[in-house]
Amino acid sequence: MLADAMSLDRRSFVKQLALVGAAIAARQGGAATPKTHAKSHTAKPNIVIILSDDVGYGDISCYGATHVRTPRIDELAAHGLRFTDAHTDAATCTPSRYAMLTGSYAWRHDGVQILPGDAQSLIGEHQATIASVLKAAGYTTGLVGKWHIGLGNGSIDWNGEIKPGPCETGFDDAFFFAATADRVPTVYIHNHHVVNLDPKDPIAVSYKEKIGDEPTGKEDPELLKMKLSEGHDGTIVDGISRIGFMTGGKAARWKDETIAQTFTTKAEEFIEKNQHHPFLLYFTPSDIHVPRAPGNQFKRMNDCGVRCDVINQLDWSVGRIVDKLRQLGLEKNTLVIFTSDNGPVVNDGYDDGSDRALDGHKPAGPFRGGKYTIFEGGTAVPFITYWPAHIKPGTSNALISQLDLLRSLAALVKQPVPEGQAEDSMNELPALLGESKKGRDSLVEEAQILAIRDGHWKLIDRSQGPGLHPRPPRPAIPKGKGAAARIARAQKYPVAPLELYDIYADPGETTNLANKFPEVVERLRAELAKIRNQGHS
Ligand code: NG6
Ligand code: CA
Repeated sequence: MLADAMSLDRRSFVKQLALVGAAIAARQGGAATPKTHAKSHTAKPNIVIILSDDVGYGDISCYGATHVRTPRIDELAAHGLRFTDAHTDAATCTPSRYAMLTGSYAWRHDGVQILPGDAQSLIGEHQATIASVLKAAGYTTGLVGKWHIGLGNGSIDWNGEIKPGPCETGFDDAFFFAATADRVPTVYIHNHHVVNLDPKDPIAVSYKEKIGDEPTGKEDPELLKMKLSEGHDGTIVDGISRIGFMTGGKAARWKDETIAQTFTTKAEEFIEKNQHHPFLLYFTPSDIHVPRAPGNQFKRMNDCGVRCDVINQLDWSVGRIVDKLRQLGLEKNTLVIFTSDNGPVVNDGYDDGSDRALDGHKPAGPFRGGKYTIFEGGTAVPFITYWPAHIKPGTSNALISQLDLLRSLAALVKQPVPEGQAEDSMNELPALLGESKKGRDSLVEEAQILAIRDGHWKLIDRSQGPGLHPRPPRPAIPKGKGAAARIARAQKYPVAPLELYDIYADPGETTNLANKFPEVVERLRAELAKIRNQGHS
């Protein structure tokens, strides 16, 4: 919540970016230089990136989940490449999505943190994105789903033209919502306009104070169909109270139980419409983020509660996309990538019973932590590449970052990346296609503080404290549900300024080896400092 109050000086950010960009251009010699490939690829395959929300490494059955089954995602893994050491940039959504689209570590930029629904656009006008690079290569580019990287220039008129947004960052067509399903405004946007808006019922949004006279979670909790556990006490829409306040736009408001259906249908329509040209579909379902309100056909399908029901709903969406590609004969020439934006969370502010229903299900699989945490559970996510004509089925333990998609996809379609951009993205196309077993040597993980992975080693460096850039620290142990468990965990694992783990031997990060291997600690500290200071990877 505190993070939501932060604002960003966009102009200074863009200026800073240009300076950093020029310096990197000089070092990197500009455009991406594709690594040499053993094979040549079909010139322009369609590309579908499915970025799910808050899905943990252990939430998918081909990654070990047994309480919930995900047959359609498993099918991609069975006929594609399943990565076991793939990472998001950060343990929360906005920095993770910003980094994936731009190929730049989010922690390099002030203000790239969980955004309120009315926050301004974080991506600079001339900043390269996966979409702009593929568009330059002749692709038709589409976004369907959650955006959450900001809109407008600081004050949005929800009743007028909403820009800049996805269309100004390289998407030809965008059907999306601004932030998260638990944040106002609870409306869909198509390109620059709210969908189904009645001009006689204009929308107003505030994250500062109550506006209008509609009930709120704080004042009228008896009206809620989903109880709160933390925050989320703003305007009640469709029986669920949200973060922030809104009035108006009644005809435009979504029904939570049909979000998955709506986004999936729009994604199918995009594929259908663009079937004759190369396309990029960036499909970002709201599942399995809170509030978890599955459609009727997915309700109570599992004994591990509603969180598992929305995992099934996500699996259904993925299946529908694959079926559409198959039906149109596009499957063989389409690269599908399935992944998640950050690690899992069970109770994320609504008391929907998911924590009590877990029954042994382990959302982060073998890893410690999850969403918001610097442990592997925060950024290690399911990641599958599927391209029947080109990828041999298997698993890969290559170290991969979502940051790498930009330069890898640019290399795939032989499109140069504009000079000085995507400074942390690496061309890992051979690893993504299974032609090489090796990925990156190292990567940085973020959850307000930083950690570095180098091969099997991981160093968490808390000695530099929180506040990489000005952002309010999270309270150490927030009050409310789950506080007792969090306190117990904090006592069990006292925080050391430096933690060194051998991730291959100890994925659960239980044994701090910092005192045993001081030379490894020093090497990784120096490497992290270098990546920070030189302004690129
Ligand atoms: C937090 C919200 C959480 C979720 C998260 C963003 C509270 C108490 N918590 O501030 O519910 O919305 O922001 O999630 O309000 S993310 O996946 O988009 O990063
Ligand atoms: Ca997320």
